[in-house]
Amino acid sequence: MLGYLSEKMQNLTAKLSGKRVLTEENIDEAVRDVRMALLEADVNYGVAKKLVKSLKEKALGDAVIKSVTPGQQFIKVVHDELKSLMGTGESVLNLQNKPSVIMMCGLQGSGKTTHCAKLAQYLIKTGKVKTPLLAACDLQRPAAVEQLKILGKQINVPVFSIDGESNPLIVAKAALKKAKEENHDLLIVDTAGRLHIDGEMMEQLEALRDLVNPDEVLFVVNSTTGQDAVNIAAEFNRRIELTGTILTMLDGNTRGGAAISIREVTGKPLLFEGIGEKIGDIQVFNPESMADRILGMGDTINLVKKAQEHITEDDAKDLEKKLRTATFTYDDYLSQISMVRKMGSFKSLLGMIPGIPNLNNLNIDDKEFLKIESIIRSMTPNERKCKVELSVPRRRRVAEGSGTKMDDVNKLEKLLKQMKSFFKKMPNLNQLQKLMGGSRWG
Ligand SMILES: Nc1nc2c(ncn2[C@@H]2O[C@H](COP(=O)(O)OP(=O)(O)OP(=O)(O)O)[C@@H](O)[C@H]2O)c(=O)[nH]1
Ligand SMILES: [Mg+2]
Repeated sequence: MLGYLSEKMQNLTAKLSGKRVLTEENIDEAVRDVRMALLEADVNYGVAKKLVKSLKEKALGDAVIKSVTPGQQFIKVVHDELKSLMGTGESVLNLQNKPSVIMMCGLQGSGKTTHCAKLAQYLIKTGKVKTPLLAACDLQRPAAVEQLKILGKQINVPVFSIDGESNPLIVAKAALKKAKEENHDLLIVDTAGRLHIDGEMMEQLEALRDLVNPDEVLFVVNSTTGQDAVNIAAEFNRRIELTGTILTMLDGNTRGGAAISIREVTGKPLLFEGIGEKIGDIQVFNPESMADRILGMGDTINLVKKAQEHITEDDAKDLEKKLRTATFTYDDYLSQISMVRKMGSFKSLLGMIPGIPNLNNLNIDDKEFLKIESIIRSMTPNERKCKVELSVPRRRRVAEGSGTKMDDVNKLEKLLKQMKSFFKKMPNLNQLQKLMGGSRWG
């Protein structure tokens, strides 16, 4: 399953946990481990080598973030490198022509025929095309034409075939003619696969390509293929010049190596993912989401991302001290609100840190922030600093001034008390760092 790399990376964070900073020496070992893990996850040797090289450069050059551990930061670098190997974002099919032509190719059983139908339905559903036509040009396998016809019926898309014909070029030519005559906006051509790369298959594909002049030549590949996937992809690309890849069987037992390697080797985008046997089991390939799934450790990566975006250790230390010594005031609360807002949900951020109890009963609702802000702004400086007791008349004045109710002011006072007692019980930052699997930055 995807996520194989995740386990390996957990060990890595542990190894890096005692380090104060990432140095050439201490990341050498980590980088070696990553390389091994990549190869075990079926990443192509050349690709793994390249990835590891840039990993080292990035890890060393990366600015030190104070609020996360070196291990966590390193994992984030690995994640970003994986992501950039797999693409720059979601790619789109070239469907300008009327009709556009997509030719499917790939080895036997890779999912070509199934994905003709999946793709047609997906493109209709997303409004990219209206009237696709499927062409049954796999005349190698006896049941292939019937298989496509059945799929076409399921999605209500016509399938062109010629009974008794054994030459796929004749079928393809007639299908293209029909597509033009009947104003279909897309023709998807299914082709025959072989067990291995095979001269006859390639020649047939070349001839088909020359005949239908496709806008897209999509390589359909079983993502559980392992190291071989790259050689197969490279050979298809060399012979018939692919325009993109569909990775199939991602619901199966794959370690993700094909996904990581194929784009790098072919230079062509990964376009779609097949994630099951049903016709709806197709989705657009997204490099970020794929890196998340391959590497796992989403929590660590999100934590580092958020830390990179918004929090400095100084902020955190300052806040921690105030909370712990219970000197946290309305003023402090107010100044934290903007930081907390920037971080997104306060609860979701704290929720990512292991060891933090469930915060639901703390009743910190993001939507409440605005109200809280206006209440605090209606207080006098001494009230905000908690130097005077919030007596009933004071509460009434604050409520009136902020356009809220007495009850809201009471709630805020209770919330501040709850927060103080909650944070007093919370493990301190050092303990937290240990829980998170590492020491803090020096
Ligand atoms: N689990 C899973 N099964 C899939 C997926 N895509 C296709 N399949 C199944 O894999 C089998 C082979 O798919 P086909 O579409 O017939 O493959 P093909 O490339 O056309 O095979 P040939 O025509 O023999 O070359 C079928 O049983 C499909 O239902 C997928 O993404 N996940
Ligand atoms: Mg087929």
